[in-house]
Amino acid sequence: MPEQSFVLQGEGRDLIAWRRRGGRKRGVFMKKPLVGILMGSESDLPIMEKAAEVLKEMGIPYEVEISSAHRLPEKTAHYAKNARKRGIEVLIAGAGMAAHLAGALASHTTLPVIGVPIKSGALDGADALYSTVQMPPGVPVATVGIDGAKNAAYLACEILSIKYPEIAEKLADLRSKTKKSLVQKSKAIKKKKP
Ligand code: C2R
Repeated sequence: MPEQSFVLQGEGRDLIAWRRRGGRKRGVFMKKPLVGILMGSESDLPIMEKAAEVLKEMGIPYEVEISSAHRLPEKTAHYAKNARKRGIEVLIAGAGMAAHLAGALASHTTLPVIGVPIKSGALDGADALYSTVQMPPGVPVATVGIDGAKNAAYLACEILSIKYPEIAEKLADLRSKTKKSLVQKSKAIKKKKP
């Protein structure tokens, strides 16, 4: 089992493993974020905070930053170049209009980058979708649907679950809860015959 195998959020710190020392079980805590959530503008926050909510629910430490390939190009490059060294394992980048943030991050790192095209401007997100998804071979951006911040976070969890079995378990639990709840809803609708 990998050393950082248990990712849970505590009060301001994250429990990453249990160790036995002198017969006593002790928690090992970690503050380092595993996921970086970036957005091109504060105006993207109402969508991007949905990714943060999912990660919080899953107990995965994350950080949130505003960065922009257009308006903050140096910061964007610096962030991407240093993310792996800092312990970040997945990047989520949301941007609207001529969305180059995810692609610019991907150009400076080989960490997985998940792009969230944000619905904004005259083209309602179609522009952001195309510019995020159409990356040249060798520099991929895993692109979710327009405003798909939740799915970006779930995809990040799935990527992390390869290394952290507890995340895999949480994802499986979530799927079975969703299944059960839909079956219940279906029974209720069948009874009601709308
Ligand atoms: P403002 O609301 O700040 O004017 O931004 C942002 O993500 C936002 O959706 C309007 C839109 O511009 C986007 N933006 C990008 C990038 N930086 C900002 N697409 C980028 O680097 O790709």
